[in-house]
Amino acid sequence: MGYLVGVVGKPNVGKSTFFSAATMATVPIAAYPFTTIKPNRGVGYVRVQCVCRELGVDDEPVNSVCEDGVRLIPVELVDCAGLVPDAWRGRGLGNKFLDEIMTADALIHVVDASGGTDVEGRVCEPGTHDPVDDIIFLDRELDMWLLGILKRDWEKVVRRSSLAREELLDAIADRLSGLAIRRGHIEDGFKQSGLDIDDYKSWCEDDLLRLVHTIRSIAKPMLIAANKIDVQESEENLPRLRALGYEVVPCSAEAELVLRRSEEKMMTDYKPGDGRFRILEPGRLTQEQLAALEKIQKVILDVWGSTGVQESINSAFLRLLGMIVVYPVEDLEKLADHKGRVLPDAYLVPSKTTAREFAAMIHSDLARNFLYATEARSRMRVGDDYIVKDRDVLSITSSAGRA
Ligand SMILES: Nc1nc2c(ncn2[C@@H]2O[C@H](COP(=O)(O)OP(=O)(O)OP(=O)(O)O)[C@@H](O)[C@H]2O)c(=O)[nH]1
Ligand SMILES: [Mg+2]
Repeated sequence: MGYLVGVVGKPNVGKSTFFSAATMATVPIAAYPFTTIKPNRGVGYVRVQCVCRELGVDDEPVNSVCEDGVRLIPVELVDCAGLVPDAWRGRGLGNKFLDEIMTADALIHVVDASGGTDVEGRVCEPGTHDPVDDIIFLDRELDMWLLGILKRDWEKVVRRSSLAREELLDAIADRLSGLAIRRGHIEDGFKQSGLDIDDYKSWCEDDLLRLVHTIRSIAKPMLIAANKIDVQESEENLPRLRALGYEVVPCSAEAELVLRRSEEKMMTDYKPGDGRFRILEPGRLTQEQLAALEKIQKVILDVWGSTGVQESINSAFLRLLGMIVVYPVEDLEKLADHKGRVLPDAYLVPSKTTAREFAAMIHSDLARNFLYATEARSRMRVGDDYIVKDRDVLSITSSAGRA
């Protein structure tokens, strides 16, 4: 299904709560470290404004959901085990954990913004731990681990041989290939690190660290979900968290979980990412439930605009990974597939995807026999190298017929 986003952080910050709220999967959640041992994989959604209203049609979604003009497109998330300091040396769940993280293409780093959990994830008085340290520490763990992998045969193989620039890139790409780090990431990493590639034999450990840090920032882009924003101490930590340069999304995973569950039980009308919800039948709710929902509206939605869970996922896929949404149709008049379903699918695709690559995502034959594509609004015919744009509604014509 394309890219995978990892939900990562130290133990007990709310990663599984975040994951559960996003996917509605039932996973263990508890107020102590290492509740999660095995990673949980599940399907969440990216939320976008559907093209149906703009085009004035009633759609009939198949691969996604559309409600009130809001399209929810499935995406894959993984909830990882908690990371403790020196995991790269094998502490805690150590290397296994780091392996899991590296399967992801982008990371949502969940921090306990209230400072109510210590460096190992044990509960402490809110305001006593500095969440800024958690970001510095996770960055370092990932870098040190990558450095360890790269160094494994640096002395033995790389430094002793005379490699041409391309060979060196290949050697590094090969080392990091199991970690969803591509050659393009490494090339960009080299450029941005400012290191002289021809001088690689004289690089010291700090140079290598700089290199893996740059590659990691490119290959594993990250944002911060400042979780437990419902706890009073959280707000004052936000400016300092933001000063680190990452996007920081104020978040209450717990509130999102309550809202999603009440929606599932048809007690409320709520879509992930909404800033409001409607209670459907107040009579069916207990006083406690009503009070809890009221508090979520007042303390979280009214103040922060949303619970932040959907915003984090959207930002990971749309901003960090730069994905866009394209709608394939067969019938340009009805904007439908061959069964007459209007705007059946919404595809989340990487930016710079060509029309032919897009065709291949639908069916390999369609790419092989590609003739041209037509954008529904302009009716312009475009060739196989056309770069698809966000919200394009495209019909692909192949020599075997139109699809
Ligand atoms: N106040 C508050 N508590 C939260 C929030 N999200 C999660 N929690 C609580 O934080 C504790 C830890 O939640 P988990 O989701 O199990 O945390 P985790 O990061 O997956 O923990 P490990 O699997 O042990 O690494 C639980 O008691 C949750 O109820 C939130 O938004 N606000
Ligand atoms: Mg967990």
